[in-house]
Amino acid sequence: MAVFSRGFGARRRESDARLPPGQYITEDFPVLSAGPTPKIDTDKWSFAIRTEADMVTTWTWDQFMALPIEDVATDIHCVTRWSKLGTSWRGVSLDTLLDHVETDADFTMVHSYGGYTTNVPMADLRGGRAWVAFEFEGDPLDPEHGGPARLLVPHLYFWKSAKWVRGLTLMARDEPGFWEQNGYNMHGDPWTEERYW
Ligand SMILES: Nc1nc2c(c(=O)[nH]1)N[C@H]1C(S)=C(S)[C@@H](COP(=O)(O)O)O[C@H]1N2
Ligand SMILES: [Mo]
Repeated sequence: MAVFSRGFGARRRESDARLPPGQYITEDFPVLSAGPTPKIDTDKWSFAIRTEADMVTTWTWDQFMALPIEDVATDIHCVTRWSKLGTSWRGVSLDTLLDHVETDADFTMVHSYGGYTTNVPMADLRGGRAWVAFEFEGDPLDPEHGGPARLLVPHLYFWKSAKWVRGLTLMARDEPGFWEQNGYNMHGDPWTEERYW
């Protein structure tokens, strides 16, 4: 049996409770890119989901903007140990996008303009926990932060949130993406410190 009393625990700052182990809070928004920032015009942009059966569903920017758009308030956590609390975004939920495809796949590879890839299990993209985001703090997403659109999977380390996202490949078996091939974790839960293999 556990006994709780209103002592130091209750006075503990809320921000501490929101900070995963081994992380510190930063107020600025560091830029972390493995290569140069690609320049993508929204009239050339598209987003595609390819299923394990090689069926492809594609959205242009205008088609994408006609989908239901959600406001997202969330904390983000980078494996390099910075966390940023209370960020706000707008985007389209992966639930909405995946509603348009027929699949039994359990894994996905996320693809970016510029060649970056990262693998994310399907379960982590569903259930109102992942978005393709195009606004940050009320403004169009900066190119250096992934504009015109990036994946946002805030319950996983931020390397899973692929900038300049251009689509997903749905896969029956898990495969490592760019950082995962270099030793980063296949899942990346910050609360259990799934940093590396
Ligand atoms: N396309 C692409 N997406 C990427 C990266 C990258 O190098 N290229 N870096 C990842 C890493 S390691 C982190 S921590 C976050 C950083 O996002 P930010 O630059 O907006 O802070 O983007 C992730 N998404
Ligand atoms: Mo990162």
